[in-house]
Amino acid sequence: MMDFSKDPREAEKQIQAIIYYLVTFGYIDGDFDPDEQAFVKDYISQIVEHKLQQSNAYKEMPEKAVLQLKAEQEEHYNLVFEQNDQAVRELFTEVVDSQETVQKFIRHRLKLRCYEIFRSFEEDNRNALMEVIDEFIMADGVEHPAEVEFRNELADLLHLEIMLDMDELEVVPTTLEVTDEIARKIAQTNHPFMRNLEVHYSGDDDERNAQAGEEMKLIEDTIARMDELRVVGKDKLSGVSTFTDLMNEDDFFLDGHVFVIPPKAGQQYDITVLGDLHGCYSCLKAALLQADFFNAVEAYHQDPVANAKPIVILLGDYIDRGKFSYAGILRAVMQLFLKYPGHVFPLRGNHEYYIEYEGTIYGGVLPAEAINVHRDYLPREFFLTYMKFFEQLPTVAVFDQLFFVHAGIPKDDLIESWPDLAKLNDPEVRFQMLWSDPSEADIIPKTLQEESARFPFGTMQFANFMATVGCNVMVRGHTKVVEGFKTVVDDGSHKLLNLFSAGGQYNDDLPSGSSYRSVTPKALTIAYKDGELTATPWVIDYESYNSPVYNRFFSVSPAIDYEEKS
Ligand SMILES: [Mn+2]
Repeated sequence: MMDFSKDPREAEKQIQAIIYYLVTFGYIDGDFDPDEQAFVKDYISQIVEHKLQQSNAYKEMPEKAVLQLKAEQEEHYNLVFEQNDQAVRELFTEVVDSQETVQKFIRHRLKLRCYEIFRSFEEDNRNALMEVIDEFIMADGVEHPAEVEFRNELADLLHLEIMLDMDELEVVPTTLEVTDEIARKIAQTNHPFMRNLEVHYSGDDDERNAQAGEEMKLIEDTIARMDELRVVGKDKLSGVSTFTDLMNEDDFFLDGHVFVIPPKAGQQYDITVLGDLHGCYSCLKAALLQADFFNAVEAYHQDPVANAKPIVILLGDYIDRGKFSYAGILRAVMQLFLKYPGHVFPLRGNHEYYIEYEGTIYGGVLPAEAINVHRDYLPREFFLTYMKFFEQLPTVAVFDQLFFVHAGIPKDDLIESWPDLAKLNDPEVRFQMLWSDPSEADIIPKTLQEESARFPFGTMQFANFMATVGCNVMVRGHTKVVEGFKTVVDDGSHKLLNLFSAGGQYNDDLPSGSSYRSVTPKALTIAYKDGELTATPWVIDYESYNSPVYNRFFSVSPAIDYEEKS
């Protein structure tokens, strides 16, 4: 067995890494059965024994005290074991691209996590860890092919010499400061703009068809407006290498699927960012009224010099999970976009993805509650129109050096051949930016990225991509963070912020058993004044809008029962 580090913190890290790896092995060929679990627990006991024998300090201790210490440590590491086991089980509830089997996804995630843990060690320790693994594989006298294969794949990944050549890229460190969370009271309890759109789909077929017709008209109008913007913004990204070169443009524009919002000299901005909403209409309404959006727009148009320009950037994932996907979030987002040009920038999430197969429209991300609940009640054309709209939704918004996107950066092989910013409109690049997740490892090897639609990227890959496009802050959603907001990367030059705006323990926008209820939904305000940037997270007061007094969706029972159908 390996000699653990003399530094107690390092030794703890080593043992935790081994335990995670052992749990992982339990799941590699399917079920982690009681026999295997007992085996791991026995192995933990051996590790503790070995660690104590290795330490001279215990030699002087009476036997009884050593036994006591051993029991305590075993208890501690058994708890670590239980926690790791729980964490792996939770992976099974995560969304996967419908092309991907759960088992394949789990295997990828386990390998990624082992890679992250092992890569955080120096090479000597890394090799020692691999030796423990070999010992463990042989511990029951049998070499299981799946275990050996997994072990070899991990070893290969760790032996790769991966480097990123960032020397030629210029990095301007961000000055954006993330402040502590603040409490934000509702500025105005209700607004006719919101009240008027709060209408459920009717139980009457004719009425509901008429509603579907109106909604399709709204979608077509939204597409038409985006088309107009695209005519004006056409090819503005071509031949341009970084967004800093575009920040002198007079006004915001849309080139393909990229919004560019250059700050005007002397103008203040108040940007409200919303992460995944997933059908939580009460979250959207509360956030807009807490941000006092409607009054702020009016004030700005009356006196743009004295008042900040209010902007809302939505990071996508409007649908599924919660009950108010079409009638609710999407209806509101499209109406906001049309009514407040230059103030509202909706982006696409990976859930905004429908596919057509033999004439039927399906959700491309499972489970697709929105379409599954409504399929029998709304015409095929309705979903077809949405499918078209989803393809038109922009993927990226850039303000100053802030990059807003649903999930993250594209894979290495697409960044390697990066001619100019127009590449952001490449369909494959757009798709990947809706799916990726940041990893705590510095670099994720290509082979590991290729294993999953929901692929990881390392902190150096993140920094490299940001430098490539001339940005230094990314604001993204996609990952369910229970705290609602989290700074994922802060390396002094770059920041990566993760926002989640759906959730709420008591939020009846979500089904009673929804795992999203564990999230505290948050919004982020980014203030821009004289070139200074401040980002402030705040809790969304959804509870005030679960009431029939302030939300008409709650004053009448819906004709389509969401909980029963989903
Ligand atoms: Mn997502």
